[in-house]
Amino acid sequence: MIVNYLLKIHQHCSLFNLIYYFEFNSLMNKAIYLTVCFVAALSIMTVGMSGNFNTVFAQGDKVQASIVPGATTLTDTAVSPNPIQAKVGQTVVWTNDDSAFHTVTSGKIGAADAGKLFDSGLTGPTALTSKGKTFEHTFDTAGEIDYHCQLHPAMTGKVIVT
Ligand SMILES: [Cu+2]
Repeated sequence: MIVNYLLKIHQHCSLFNLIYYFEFNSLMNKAIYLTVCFVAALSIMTVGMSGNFNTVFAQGDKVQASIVPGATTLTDTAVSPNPIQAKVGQTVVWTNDDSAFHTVTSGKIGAADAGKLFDSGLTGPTALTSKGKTFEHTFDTAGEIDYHCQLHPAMTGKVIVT
């Protein structure tokens, strides 16, 4: 990537170099040319690097989702946000912000593959038995994944992985 930027800067500067060489040839203009080149190089690198850092941070950050208070009586608004947007490789964290026990179970309710990709479960350490409990899953492939709650089949949601 850095090689690409240097190439871009080089091409940019060569163009300016030609213009400045033929039209002005004083020391003052050379100084202006060098300043312009330096500022251009600096700004291109700054934009490039911040873009790169943003990508790295976005993929490292976990995506937060909340099972909202009163989710038991809700349908597609039981989890916020819905749908959940994630990048490939990102981890989604569901936090039970409700007082009731819920599950986060992949697939449509009753489907043959329900719970195959992920399932917080009805027992065990990942079960969302009470308020404040969290369950997380890392999405390794792009796609749209439905999920539901085993205890309240009306509670449904979707994760869109891009
Ligand atoms: Cu539930």
